[in-house]
Amino acid sequence: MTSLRRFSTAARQVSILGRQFETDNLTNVSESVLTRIPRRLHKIPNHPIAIVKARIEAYFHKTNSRYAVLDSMSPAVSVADNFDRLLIAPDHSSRSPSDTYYINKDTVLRCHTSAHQHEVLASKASDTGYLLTADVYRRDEIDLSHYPIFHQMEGIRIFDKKSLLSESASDVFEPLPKGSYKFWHTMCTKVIDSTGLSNTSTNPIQPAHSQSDSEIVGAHLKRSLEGMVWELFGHDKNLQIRWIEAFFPFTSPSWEMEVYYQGKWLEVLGCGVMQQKILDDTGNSDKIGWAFGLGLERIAMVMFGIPDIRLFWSQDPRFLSQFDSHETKPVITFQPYSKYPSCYKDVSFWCPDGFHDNDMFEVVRDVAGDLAEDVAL
Ligand code: FA5
Ligand code: MG
Repeated sequence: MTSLRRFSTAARQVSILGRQFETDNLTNVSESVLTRIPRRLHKIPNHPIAIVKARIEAYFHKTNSRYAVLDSMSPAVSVADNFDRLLIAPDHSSRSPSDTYYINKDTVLRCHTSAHQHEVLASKASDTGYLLTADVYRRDEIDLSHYPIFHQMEGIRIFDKKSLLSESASDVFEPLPKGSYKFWHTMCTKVIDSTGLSNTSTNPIQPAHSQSDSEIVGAHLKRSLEGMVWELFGHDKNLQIRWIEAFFPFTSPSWEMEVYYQGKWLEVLGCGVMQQKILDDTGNSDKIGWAFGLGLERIAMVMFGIPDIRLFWSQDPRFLSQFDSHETKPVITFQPYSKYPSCYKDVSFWCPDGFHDNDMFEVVRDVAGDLAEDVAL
């Protein structure tokens, strides 16, 4: 463990957005992560993360439901909010310092936007729902679609139990054209357990819910999210998405949505019917609801054809300026550019008899490889 800890033990405090935190032997926030906290890409005008955020908010505001918009919550949250209050088991692997950035034993950098569920629901910021966007932090692998800091949007919709049917039916959704794009539904399937004595399910309806209430909430959730991707991807008839069963301690039943992108299924969000205990614990026992958490980078990569998640952190105008026209141009396709600024080299030399231009070109190719874009006499 000690070798993984990159934070200097000499520093007794870390500062996060102006707040000081004591460190202890669990502290593992790295300097490179700390310096990125103030960037908050979702609040930079014309940044692709901010564009996706705004388009999703606009979509949800077109339905009849009301959603409060939150996007300035501090990334330093209590271990209780990040895990315990979401019913995440004490021995769950996500709590390990190898997965989560600890500021100290009681405080972490939120590893998902669900960390704010308790606070927001208890504050009664909205009695119908909210959309909350934030930077989140995980000690994850780094590759084209994973990065230790990324952005999530959490959506919550709560209904009065008494008027669930009428409330959920009053939402307006643009009709999805039948059969023009592919959806695979894997609904919660009933599985007979191996003893054959009782019915169990891999993705159960909660004992606190009737089957019909849970199904109404689940259907409203899926319909809302299908409409969202349909709108985000410009009614692209070739878009392929699928629902698969999932597990989250804070929802049941739960699903993940995947989008087919560059020959692979890419997971873009997790969602489900909220655990009733979370609503009960926050003074909302008269409510029933759904929740989703989506990765904004993943959506932006598919929407704009951005091939590498690291590009979102670029401060190169060749990246950012490509999104300036997003208000007038609904479909923007990212144009790749070189990672290296262009640089010209003039070379002059005496040549022996019989020297051909190609001999020189070959020397350049041997030395510079693909970095040399063009060699001209
Ligand atoms: C969660 O974080 C849950 N809190 C989501 C949720 C909320 C479920 C509410 C139910 C109810 P997950 O770890 O799967 O789940 O992350 C959600 C999404 O974040 C993923 O689908 C993916 O789009 C994105 N994501 C996850 N890890 C990374 C990463 N390292 N880099 C970029 N995006 C990521
Ligand atoms: Mg997941």
